[in-house]
Amino acid sequence: MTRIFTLLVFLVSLELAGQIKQPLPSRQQLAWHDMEFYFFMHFGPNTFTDKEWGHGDEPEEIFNPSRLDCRQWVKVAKEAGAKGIIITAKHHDGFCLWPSKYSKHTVRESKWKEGKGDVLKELSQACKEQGLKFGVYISPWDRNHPDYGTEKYNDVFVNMMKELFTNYGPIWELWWDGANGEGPNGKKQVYDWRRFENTVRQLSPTTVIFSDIGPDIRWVGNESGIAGKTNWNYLDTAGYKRGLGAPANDTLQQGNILGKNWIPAECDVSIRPGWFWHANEDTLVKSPECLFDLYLKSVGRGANLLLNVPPDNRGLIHENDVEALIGFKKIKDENFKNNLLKQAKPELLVHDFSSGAGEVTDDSVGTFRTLKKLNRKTTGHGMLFFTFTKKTRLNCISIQEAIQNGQCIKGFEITFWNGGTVVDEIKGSTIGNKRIITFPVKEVTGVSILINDANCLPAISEMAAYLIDEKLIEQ
Ligand code: FUL
Repeated sequence: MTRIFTLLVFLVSLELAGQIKQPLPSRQQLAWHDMEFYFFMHFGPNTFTDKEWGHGDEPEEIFNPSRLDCRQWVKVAKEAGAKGIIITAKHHDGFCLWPSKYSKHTVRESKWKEGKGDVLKELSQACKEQGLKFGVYISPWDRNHPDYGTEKYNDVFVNMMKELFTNYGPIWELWWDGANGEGPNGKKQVYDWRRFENTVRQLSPTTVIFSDIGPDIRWVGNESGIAGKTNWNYLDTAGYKRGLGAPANDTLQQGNILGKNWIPAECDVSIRPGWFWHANEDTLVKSPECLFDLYLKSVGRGANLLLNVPPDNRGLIHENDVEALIGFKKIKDENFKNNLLKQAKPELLVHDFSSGAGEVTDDSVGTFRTLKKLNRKTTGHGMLFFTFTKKTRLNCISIQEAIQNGQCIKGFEITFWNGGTVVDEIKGSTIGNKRIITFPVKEVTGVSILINDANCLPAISEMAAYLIDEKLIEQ
């Protein structure tokens, strides 16, 4: 008993001294955070059958895009500002977009290019040529493969991943879908996740692996592209499984404040109602304003945005999607062009900030300003204060935490000043990789940010204030 007590006292004092180390992102995860926004592409037999979940018995010959052009996909992705593309190499219907040796349900059996085509080859090459990252979705659930439901299927899955990494790498992100729609009499597959993970780590240690619970990236708990306003990059996974055994959706959306692993959230959402292309959804493409709003609710809440843009049955991104994506990029560029804080005089109350002020407005997440605790009795930390040379109108603030040091901030307060008078205050919880806050326009002479609660030593890498188009702000 005394030993346990001594250990507890020791742990509490370590915690107070800030000695207990929070999990930190790996180098690959940090690079992933920087990617912020990239494309998802659902493409396969469903594109030709108007289905969302193919049964796996679709004849291969239906896969026959008339004008497939992966260079067009990559060009559109780049024009939209996306930094990579993740393609459904194999969806639940089991159809492989590459001529896998381990399946008889592939592009090789289709009519497309007389069975000589390979979508993964074309896309991975186009990404390389134009400098985009290439990622792959491979569904564990397989409604076609004859071995599904037996131990042999684990070999099949491993061998397929070997083909992917050997022939189409480097693969920056690998997506394991948690869905499984087998009914009560359906096949039950016992997946050998440990083996799957070891295979990837061995073949490609730099790949980040996504699933409901990571190991590197987690699902955000919904398919509407919305991260929690409180969003921790930490997650406890002990006792949880992928699919039905995953943590509750709101836990996935918010993470765990003191979770044991760094597993940040990715927001997957489609530009259309469905994941696959359907002709009758050509008029239902999300507007540029709606895409911008999704950006605010995903990237602007510390997650990444994986926006699904499904190619049509020609094998092209439809004109309506292209228009919406270019409109979105334009809105983002125009509204985030002018960081008003660059013209303001910065100060760090309590510590000397004015000398190193460039750190938070230098457009580099590598430089940052740490904010020490004000004193031992309070939870408050130093305050960044910006004074404008003249009255300034603003309605958006963006803050980035230096997450290379961990995610520390659990409470912040933005204060708007008019001379020495407080005009208004906005409180928030987490910041993480990026937090974008919008509000009705304020005319101020100064703006400050106070970190009023943190789990470890907080550090801000970037901060910006903007006056964005008022129509883009939810009132
Ligand atoms: C889900 C799948 O069932 C959908 O078809 C889609 O692929 C989505 C991204 O993930 O789990």
